[in-house]
Amino acid sequence: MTTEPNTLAEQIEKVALDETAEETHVNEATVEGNSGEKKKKKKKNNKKKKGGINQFFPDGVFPEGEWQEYTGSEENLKRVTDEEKRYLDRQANNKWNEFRKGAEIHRRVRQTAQKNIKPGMTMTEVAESIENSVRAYSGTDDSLKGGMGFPCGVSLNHCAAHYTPNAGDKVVLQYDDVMKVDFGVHVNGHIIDCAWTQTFNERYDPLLNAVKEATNTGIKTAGIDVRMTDVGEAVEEVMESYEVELDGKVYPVKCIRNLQGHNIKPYQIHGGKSVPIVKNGDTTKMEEGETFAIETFGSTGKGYVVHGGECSHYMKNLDAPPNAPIRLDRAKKLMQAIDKNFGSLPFCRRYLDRIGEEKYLLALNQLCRAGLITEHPPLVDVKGCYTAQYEHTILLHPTRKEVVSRGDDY
Ligand SMILES: [Co+2]
Repeated sequence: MTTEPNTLAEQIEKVALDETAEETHVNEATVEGNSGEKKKKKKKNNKKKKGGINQFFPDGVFPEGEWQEYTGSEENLKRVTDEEKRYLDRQANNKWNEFRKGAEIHRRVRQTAQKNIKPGMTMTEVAESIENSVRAYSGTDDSLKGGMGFPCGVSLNHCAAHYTPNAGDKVVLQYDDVMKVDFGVHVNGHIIDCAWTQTFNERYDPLLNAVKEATNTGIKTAGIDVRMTDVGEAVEEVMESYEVELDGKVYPVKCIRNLQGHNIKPYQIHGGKSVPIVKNGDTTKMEEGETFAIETFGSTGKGYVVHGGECSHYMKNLDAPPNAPIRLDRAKKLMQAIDKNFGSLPFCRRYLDRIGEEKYLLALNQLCRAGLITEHPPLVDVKGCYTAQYEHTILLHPTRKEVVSRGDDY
């Protein structure tokens, strides 16, 4: 039937830690014994040096993603050779390199996850094994310098996004589940937002292929001066050309029309621009130097999501009135802890647990009601349907676009 959940979760964590731990030092100390004999004592130094992924890249240069050239206008076609654009691009090289570091961590963590996640594990084990690996690779204890860019989403079936377990969640991953694994890695606030859909039953393959193709179409269409609605239209056309047969019934694959991609700013997962996955008439354009999360969602249900289920994801509200009063001491303290550990990065209840916060729900709700923190509850289509997601982060360099989170897997 199923595998040993605990063992599997530990394995994933162990791989990440083993890979990142510096080899154990053996100090040889020479000790003068009573008999005058020289004895050699071996002392083990088990202290793990938190080198993280850096030790695999001693020169600090991380691999580039997939390059795609801009299309469209005459001006765009010349970008790749334009000296001024090339100069501009080199100026931003540190930033690009930090995105690439985050992407490399994402690729390594997801490779292990895809191999080790099995039905029978609890959702907590799935999410925590991924999060612990990200933290180990990041090689820093300062969660504002590097680590999780946002909580690891493990949304199941009709739930399309924003589900991660809270403490006490007993849900166990099933063979027939369709799980969207959506997690962020950040390096000094540069966030990689990248997701795939994990299944074990191959009957969902047409659904997954539709969404994978749709996301790749969105990536191909995106570029400097491209209008949002045009990206949406291209995605919609590809997504809705697919259908999937489940239990003898054929379902058209629909875009989830109220879910969107977005631009990413430093320490800000949603930078204010949205990338639709249907034609929506938005003529806002993508611009040089911007970073976008291109994500598409397909569904066998209505193609429309609403809030449903207990909230796990929260984020500081950047538009909050600057001097909004916090009346209660407990809420004030909680806000300080949030500022210190997450800043404006999204977090979940489990992250509050792990930094040692206890009995915080009342205070957290007060912060939400005061408008200082926003809730991001699970987003669900109709019960019984299946939803899938694929997502990449792309960098609109002045010269070319880089699909920085591209891997061999998707
Ligand atoms: Co995203």
